[in-house]
Amino acid sequence: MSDKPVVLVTRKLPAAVEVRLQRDYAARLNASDQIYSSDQLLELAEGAAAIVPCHTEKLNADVIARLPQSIRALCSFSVGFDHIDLAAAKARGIVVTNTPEVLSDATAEIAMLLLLGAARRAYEGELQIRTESWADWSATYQLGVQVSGKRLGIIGMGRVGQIMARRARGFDMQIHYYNRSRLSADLELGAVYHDSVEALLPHCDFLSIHCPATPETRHLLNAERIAMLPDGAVVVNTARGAVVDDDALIAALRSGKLFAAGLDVFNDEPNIHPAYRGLQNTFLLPHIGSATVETRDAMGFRALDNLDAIMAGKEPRDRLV
Ligand code: 8YV
Repeated sequence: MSDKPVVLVTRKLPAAVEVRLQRDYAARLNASDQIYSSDQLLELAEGAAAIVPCHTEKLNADVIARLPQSIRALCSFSVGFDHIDLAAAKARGIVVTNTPEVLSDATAEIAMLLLLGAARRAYEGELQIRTESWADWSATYQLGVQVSGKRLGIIGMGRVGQIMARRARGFDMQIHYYNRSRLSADLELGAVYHDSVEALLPHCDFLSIHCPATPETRHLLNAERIAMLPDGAVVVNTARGAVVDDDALIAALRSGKLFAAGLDVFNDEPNIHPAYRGLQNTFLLPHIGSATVETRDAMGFRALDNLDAIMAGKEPRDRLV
């Protein structure tokens, strides 16, 4: 029998990551990539020293309480950690890590794609080509809103928010932001700080959300706050669906209060609010913010660096608790 520590890997990971996992651990991989129920996960975790979960596994207080005694670490293959009850893990002495930094570029790319696609009505254009319903050119056909030179409001000026700001400056956008704490001038790079979401919203021709999902940010973008945006604003979300009140956003897209929304994340994925699909002024992607070959490898290696450190009795780089 191998004396390598047993590690449960809940989803199929990139090949290079799985090769390293098998080299260094007795890895319980998930070749079929089925999503485990909590009971299956608990059963598969028997005797394991650690779990490498994704955001698809809900490690709530109940599941954590039922984890085998052998589990020492949860090294998530994700930057977000709203799927893990940190307090419950801490109470059991289980170390939890995430994978920050390595997915910031990829996520900001998708945020920019959504911003441009929503503003320039990319979905409608694509649809016309694919359904052979593109009739002809006209001077008033498919008019979108211009991005260049407009004001971009960013909620959550962490790593992804800062890269988003940098990319948007390439379009001469003026950056406004809300963050729990103001950035230093060398990180702000001239962006205008607002000390509350409410203070920020009236300045946003475009709004891009980059804050984590926490009990405090749940439904942060609700009807009351959408009303504070300028008429015809565009909303982009690459953070978590929970930050948005779907009914409020859909109502504002239907009424024309908002010009469009670009969304990569949703409440209750993949069973998203069905109204989004029927709206012409949405540009929708299936949670692919970090989905590049380079980033998914980097996320896997970062999760394994954390795992290696914990197994060696060292401090992991990305400890959450
Ligand atoms: C990942 C993400 O694809 O890392 C995150 O928090 O939202 C995504 O980019 C996913 O969470 C992997 O578990």
